[in-house]
Amino acid sequence: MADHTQTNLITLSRHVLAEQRAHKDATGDLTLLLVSIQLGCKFVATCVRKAGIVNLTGLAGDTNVQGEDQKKLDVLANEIFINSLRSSGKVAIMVSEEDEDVIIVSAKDRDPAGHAYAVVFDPLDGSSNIEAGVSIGTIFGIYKVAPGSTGTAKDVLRAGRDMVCAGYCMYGSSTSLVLSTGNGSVSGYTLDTTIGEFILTHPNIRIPARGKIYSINEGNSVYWDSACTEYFSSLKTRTVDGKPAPYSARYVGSMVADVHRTILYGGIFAYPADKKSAHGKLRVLYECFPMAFLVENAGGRATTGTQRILDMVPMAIHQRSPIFLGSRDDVADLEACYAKHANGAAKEQ
Ligand code: AFP
Repeated sequence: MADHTQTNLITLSRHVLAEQRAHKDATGDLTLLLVSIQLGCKFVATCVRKAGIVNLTGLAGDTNVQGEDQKKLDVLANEIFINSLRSSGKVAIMVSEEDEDVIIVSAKDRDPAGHAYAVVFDPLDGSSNIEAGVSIGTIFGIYKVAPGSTGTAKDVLRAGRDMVCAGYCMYGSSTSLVLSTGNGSVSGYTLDTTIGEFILTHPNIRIPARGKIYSINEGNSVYWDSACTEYFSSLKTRTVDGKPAPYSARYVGSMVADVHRTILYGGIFAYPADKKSAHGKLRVLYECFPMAFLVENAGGRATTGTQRILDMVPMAIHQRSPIFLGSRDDVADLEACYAKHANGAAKEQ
């Protein structure tokens, strides 16, 4: 019988080190930082797997900065990432969804040599899905701290295009980590729990130029603006060669899962601003920017409807934004619809 055991695995660390060697100016600092992110993801993946058994589901009894009830796993994942990132010695400042203020890393925990980074993250996104066993995830983005800065909010209140790396880890039927360091390259890794390593399983991810799936909380449609209503209605009533050819609807309600599917299968994911949430729901720094960075590097687009997401400059660390992202052609159609409505071609409903 043939032995199918792969003996020359490309682990995430091996892959990142190889990319580092290809850049003559690389210092290895980002590679070290990514080791601490990997550790955080593996630790959280383990906690998510055993949550129902060891009483980690349910509320922690507090609310976070967004006024949302904190789950025990939210609190645990936050501590895991803060500790892991701090221990890398490469982080000067962090922003977490769970903490109202920026987290400054003290000088004793910083490596004085090399680069310092600012890391923005949502330690456990989609946590209202935890008890149902639905996929949830960690989202992160990384900036280089400005030369001379010891790490202040200014280091993160910058355009998303300034990020040097972004990614997410999805805790689903398997644990998948998707990462980009820019330059049009996105890679996907799957955790092999038997050896405790993320293995490169999805090299050079490219999002299809057009998809057949839309992903939005349609229960909010009564609150949508006219452009959003027209666009999503057009996906359901479209025809090809005179025959109905509607898009399929898929909505998990967990951004990591919905964006992961959108990147792999194509289509459009949206959380718009509406009459109920004037600025949308999702947070610019640690939800919109990292996902937009990944989607653009995979060949897709991400917009507020009227502005490229990565060109936004947030004024506050927990600022929200509307977002539409996905396949290049689908998002271009959505942008055209918003432009048409802005030009007054259609009346606000
Ligand atoms: P929770 O972390 O409270 O579950 O929110 C998840 C989330 O931030 C994002 O992951 C989803 O895309 C979005 O909210 C879902 O929001 P709706 O439940 O309003 O559709």
